[in-house]
Amino acid sequence: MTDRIIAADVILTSPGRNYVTLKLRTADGLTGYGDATVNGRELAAASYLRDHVAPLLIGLDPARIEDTWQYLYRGAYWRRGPITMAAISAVDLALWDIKGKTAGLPVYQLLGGAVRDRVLSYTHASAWELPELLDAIDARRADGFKAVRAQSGVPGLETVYGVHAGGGYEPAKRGAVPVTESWDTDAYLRHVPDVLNAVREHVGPELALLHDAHHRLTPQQAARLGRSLEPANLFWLEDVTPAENQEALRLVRQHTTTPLAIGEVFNSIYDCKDLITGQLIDYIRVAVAHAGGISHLRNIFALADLYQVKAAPHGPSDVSPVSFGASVHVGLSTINFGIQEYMGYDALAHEVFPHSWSFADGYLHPGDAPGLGVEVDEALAAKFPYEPAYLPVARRLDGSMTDW
Ligand code: KDG
Ligand code: MG
Repeated sequence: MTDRIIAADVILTSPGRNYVTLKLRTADGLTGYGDATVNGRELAAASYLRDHVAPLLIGLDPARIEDTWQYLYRGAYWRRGPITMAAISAVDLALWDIKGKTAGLPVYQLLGGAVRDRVLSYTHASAWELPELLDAIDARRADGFKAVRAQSGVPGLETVYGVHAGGGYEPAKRGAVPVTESWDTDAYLRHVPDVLNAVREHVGPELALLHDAHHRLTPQQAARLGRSLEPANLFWLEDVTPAENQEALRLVRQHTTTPLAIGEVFNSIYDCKDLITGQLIDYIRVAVAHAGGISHLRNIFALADLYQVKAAPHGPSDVSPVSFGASVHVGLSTINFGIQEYMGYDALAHEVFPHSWSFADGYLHPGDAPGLGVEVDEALAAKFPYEPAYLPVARRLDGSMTDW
């Protein structure tokens, strides 16, 4: 008789921010962890796992990762969607964790082994005014980063995506309802090209510079922005338009050579396929926590490789250190991996999730602990219960809702 899953529990904890962790246990005494954190919708992901997935897992063979994936995906009938796919991701990660622990090998070895020695990462620098932004970028370079995402304030607005007065940046705010921010695309477009071109002048040619427009532009505005940023030689311009209208990227593409990245809100290969096969993007941003785990991400990245699209997974503080570690395993073993976002974590999150992955000199490594190499200090986690927190919403100056 092969090993069996005997318990599936959900750990909700808030060490600095909320995380949803799946813990699987096997009859052989192994534990596997997965991440199903969906920012601002944590309770829905936890319920989906606890109420609709956990009972199905008891008695299954943990070695059958692909079969379990297909069972949860095809078997639900209601396919895709962020909550369903985050739950499937968590199960997939926990099963890869168990497979690695069974073999006594880090997961990247099970994925074919390392194709590189270390995984390039980028982090965030933000400030309201240019001099402080330049200081923030210099500080990130001093930390060793070779790639930095730069976001700045916009004159006339009080809040802007990606910028926080205090320097550090955590978009979800604690509270029972989302904070409302205001937004003016014209003011942004008047300001941001000068900022990024000045940043390039300050940092010189080598530092990789990235910028995130956070789904707020029309195709025409995005095309104009991409073109005006060409002197800044960006590594990428991210999420220029809302992802639902994928044809928009074709128009943007026709007008600019600035590389385009998109996909952090995608949760399946079907969301990416037209953008990849149409060669409308340069980087695909799907995260292991949201797009079906390691198993599905590998399918997406294999498709992307056919079109020279590179993998660049989302890595904000709202994917837990469990799935972050999984992403670094994928990065080390995937040939068309481009870069891993590393926004960083609250010190408490590092304590609650002790991990073998590490950062040095701008690069990440998953470590060589068996499995994913991330554990959970459950006693510590229990001291930080879930607290309601939401991403902001945005309204234009005339009061109408827009994309945050
Ligand atoms: O939960 C949403 C955030 O993770 C997202 O807004 C951050 O855009 C983001 C990024 O690129 O990290
Ligand atoms: Mg983004």
